[in-house]
Amino acid sequence: MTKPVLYTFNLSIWSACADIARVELGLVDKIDVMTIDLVQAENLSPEFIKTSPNATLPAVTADGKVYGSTVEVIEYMIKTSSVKAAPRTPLTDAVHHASVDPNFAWFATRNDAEIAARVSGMQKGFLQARLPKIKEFADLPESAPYKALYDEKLAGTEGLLAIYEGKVPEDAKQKFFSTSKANYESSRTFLLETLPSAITSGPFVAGDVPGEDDFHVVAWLFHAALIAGATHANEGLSALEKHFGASIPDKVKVLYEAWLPRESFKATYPNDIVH
Ligand SMILES: N[C@@H](CCC(=O)N[C@@H](CS)C(=O)NCC(=O)O)C(=O)O
Repeated sequence: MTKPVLYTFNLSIWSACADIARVELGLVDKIDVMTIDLVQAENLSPEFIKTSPNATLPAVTADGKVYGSTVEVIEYMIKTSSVKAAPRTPLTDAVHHASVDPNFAWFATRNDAEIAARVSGMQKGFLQARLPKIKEFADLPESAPYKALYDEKLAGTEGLLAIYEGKVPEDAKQKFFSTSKANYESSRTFLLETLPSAITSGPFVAGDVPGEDDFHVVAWLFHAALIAGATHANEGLSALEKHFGASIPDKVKVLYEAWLPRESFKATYPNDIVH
């Protein structure tokens, strides 16, 4: 029988949830890993779309089935594992809600200074690297059934590049700023209110050991630290305080620090570099 395969990428936020859960749940020898390079847009190759129609990471294939979202992947891992993990609560839905989308937050800009930061940062280069690859995949004859997906991805990538390159009308730029501000405000509320209210005894949301919610929240938290300006995990809490202009609640600080010594964290964030 072939082993289940986890499709993942070391810079992908939501992949980090699955990478951490695979270690925490003792599944390293039970689930193989295959890298899908998002910089090269490999998730949009027709082969990968055929494998996992959502065309996103993480995904797991096992016993002829595909688990194509983070929630499905983690749920599958917990069912497969002999390690107990407390079941998820509405916090998992909250951290996956579009209003706090961490992938959007990475591209978001609330003003011209942030556009300049995205242009000199990794964001513009990431989009420029992906664009020709998406076009290449879109042009393959076997990609024809997925035209709508390619059109959406091309429009999204070209749209962001146009904003970064000052090629959109002023009102379109202002609209992007508003959407970006809304993401910032919702993320702030999630970090300062929603998350601490969901943590009961701590240090983890689920208590002494990570539960299902924790596997989802962890990647959002360390990615938020990156967006706030941290490179290494130990700079994250102060970066978050500065970015959001508020003290981080103690329960969140304890949760954040509880992850740092864990093997799962060290394997997913080598040298404590956040992503
Ligand atoms: N809600 C989805 C989001 C997954 C997602 O957007 N994953 C990102 C990586 S963190 C991805 O695959 N992006 C590639 C793309 O959208 O083309 C989930 O949780 O599975």
